[in-house]
This record gives sequence, structure tokens and C-alpha cells, in this order.
Amino acid sequence: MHSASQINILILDDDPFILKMLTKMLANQGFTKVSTCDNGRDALTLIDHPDTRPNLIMLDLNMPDMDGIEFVRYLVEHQYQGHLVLVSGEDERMLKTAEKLVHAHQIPMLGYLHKPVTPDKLAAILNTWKPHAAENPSPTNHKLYSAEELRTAIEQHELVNYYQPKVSVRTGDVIGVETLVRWHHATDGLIFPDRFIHIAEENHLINELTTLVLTNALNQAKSWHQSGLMLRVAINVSMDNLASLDFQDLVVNLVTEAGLSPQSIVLEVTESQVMGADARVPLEILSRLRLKRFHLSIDDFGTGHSSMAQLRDIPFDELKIDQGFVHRAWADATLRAIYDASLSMAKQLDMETVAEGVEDQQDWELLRQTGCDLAQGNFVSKPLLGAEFPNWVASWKQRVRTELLLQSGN
Ligand code: G
Ligand code: G
Ligand code: MN
Repeated sequence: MHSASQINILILDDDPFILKMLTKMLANQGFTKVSTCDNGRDALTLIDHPDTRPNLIMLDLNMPDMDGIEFVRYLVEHQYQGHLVLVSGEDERMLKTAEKLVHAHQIPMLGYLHKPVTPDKLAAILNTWKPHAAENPSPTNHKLYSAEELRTAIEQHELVNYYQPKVSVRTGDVIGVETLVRWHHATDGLIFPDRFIHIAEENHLINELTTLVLTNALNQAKSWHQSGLMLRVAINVSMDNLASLDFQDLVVNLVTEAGLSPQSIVLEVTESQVMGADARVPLEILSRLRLKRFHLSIDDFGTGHSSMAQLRDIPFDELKIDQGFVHRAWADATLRAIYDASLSMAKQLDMETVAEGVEDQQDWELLRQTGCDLAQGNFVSKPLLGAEFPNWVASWKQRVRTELLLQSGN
């Protein structure tokens, strides 16, 4: 734990009244090593000097010479190692944008304070201070895998499907699952797809990977169907899968061989990649699959390069609102506006809506009140192994009954 009197705090603000007031508030809370600057240049001089280098900077955004955003960039160049609190009279959106920039520069930030600052809010933010967390980041495994390792993993079936439920918000019924692949690595443990999907895409392994994921998902679906669980199974399809017309034959053949109907299969297409120079091939594949009654889902809606254009061009019948616009949308006007617009657009286009990243009861409540069709996220369940699914379904049904997830508010 830290002692308030040992922390060097620098306040940077062009307003002398704010400097005086914050210094006083900090002193009342036991922070006595406080220096002040009314411009960025002087502040950088303090930062360069070991004796005056602060552990924490309270930074105003709007200053006449060097503004706060520019100052943050210089902080990086001057190898500032401490934390940051933004203090500003700017509105919430501006502060959030600034916060994102600070994060992008990897400067640890305690949060932001709206002017006028009150002693309570100042105390609350300083209480979140963990001075050593940033200096000793926990070791993480950043190992990069080669195409060869991944090829072997695919051949040896080291890739394992997990399944995350999609449930009806109105009835609580379990409608389907999204297949999420993981690599059960012999020595490194569980590896998530963000560490290997791009390797597959860059090394012409994505068709092999998707074939394995789809084959396993179809076997799982068949076994669920046989035990009476009529789940719709979604798999993620990369734009690179849609580069060759063979892909549609592959999908049709595998689904037919498994004895499943296209109506029970959803293809989730992410729009995080720009469609290749020739968009005709993906369009043709997706249109033909839709004609055969496969479901097509536009994934991570709102985050990619051309969401509206894809919506216009491809006959999607499901829209997944990205988790970045779902979780806490009830508390944030910007998120809420994007969430509402996505939902409304999907409804006008007669598409089924899925909200991703539903993490708590308040998120769930928002979906219920706004009439979103399906929910997916950790509030419902984390991704599960196929074998865990029947037990989870039983416990979910119980939860729907006992936690009154379908009732109107209290
Ligand atoms: O749980 P999560 O970390 O599983 O997944 C991260 C991302 O990886 C998601 O955006 C998901 O779309 C993607 N992903 C998961 N499984 C597959 C897959 O089988 N194929 C492709 N192309 N992407 C996948
Ligand atoms: O394909 P897509 O990007 O939609 O994949 C969903 C991703 O979101 C996966 O990485 C999955 O593990 C992750 N995920 C699922 N539920 C939640 C949740 O409630 N919160 C967060 N933050 N991530 C989730
Ligand atoms: Mn997905």
C-alpha cells in the first residue's frame, strides 16, 4: 500500500483557481507533495527531472498553448512511467475519446473528473490507485505460432469447439449456439482464436480450419438433435473462406452428409476485413447459400469497414450487435444511441437481432425492454464444451424460472 504523503502529484491546468483549489483538496486528503504547472512545457521539464518526476498527473484537456491531448503524446516521448487523471469541463464524449487515446498510448489512467471537482469524487478516484500494478505487469504468453505448428494442430485435431448459447429474451428458450474454436495446445494450454485465426488466414489454412470446425459442429448438432435439443448451430466464416466458389459446395456437402437441414445452420460473417478487390465471389457464395435457406448473420455489427454496404448487398437475416455497443448501453448515451439504431435498422430489414456481450442483469433488462430477439454473453453462459451443454440447459431453465428473467421490472 502507498502512503499519500509519499506520492508526487503534478497538477497541470491553465486556470490558477483550479490549481489552488485542487492543491487544497489534495492536502486535505493527505497528499502533500503536490506541484502545479499552468502550461505543458514547464510540466515536461518537471517530468524529465528525477527529483520532481510525478507518480500521478492531473491533466486539464483544454489549455491554450499545448492542449492535454498533445501533452499526452509528449508524455510517451518523455517515457513517463506514472499514472494519469483527466480533469476537464468538456463533455462526457470528449472525455471518453481522450481516455481511449490515453489507453492507446498505454499510459495507465485512474479515470476522469468533471469540473467542478468535488472532494468526494477526487477521493473516489484516488482510492482506485494501485501504484505498482503498472510497473510489474503479469507475465503473459505472447508466443507467436508458425503456420507449420498450426497446420499440425489442425491435422491432429487439437482445435476444439466451444459453444456459447443464444437465448430468446422473450421466452428464455435456448435457440442456438455460436461455435467458438480454441486450440488445446499440448504444452501452452488453451489458446484463443485471436492468436491463430489470422495465421490461418495469412497462410492458406483457413479452409482447412473452417472445415474442421464445421465438421465437429455438425457432429455435435446431430448428437444434440438426436437427444431432443433442437439447437441452431452458428459457425464463424472468414472473408477468406469466401474467396473461392468451392466453399459453398463444401458447406452444402458437409451439411447434407450430416443429414441436417440448412435452416439449422447459421454462417456468421465478420465484416472486420475489407472485402477483396472482387466482391462478386463472396456475394455469389452468400446469395446461393441463402437461397438454400442457410441463415446468414452479420457479425460484430458496427465495428468494421463497411457494415451498411454489406447490409445493402448481402441477404443477411440475422444481425449481431457488437458487444462494444451492448454492455452498459443502459448507462451510456452514446452506446445507447448506436444500440438503438442498430436494433431499429435490423427490425426494418426484418432481420433477427442478437445482442452480444450481455454481461449482467441490467444489460439483459435493456434487451428485454427494447425488444431485442436473442441474447448472447457471459450473463447467460460463457462458451462451453459440447458435453457440458445438456446440464447447462437444465440449469438455465431453472434460472429463468427462479430469477424471473422474463418478468417486467420490479
Ligand atoms: O471467444 P472468442 O475469443 O472465442 O473469439 C474471438 C474471435 O474469434 C471472435 O470474433 C470469433 O468470431 C472468432 N472465431 C472464433 N472461432 C472462429 C472460427 O472457427 N473461425 C473464424 N474465422 N473465426 C472464429
Ligand atoms: O465472433 P464474435 O466476435 O462475436 O465472438 C464473440 C467473442 O466475445 C468471443 O471472443 C467470446 O468469447 C466473447 N464473449 C462472449 N460473451 C462475452 C461477454 O459477455 N463479454 C465479453 N467481454 N466477451 C464475451
Ligand atoms: Mn461470431
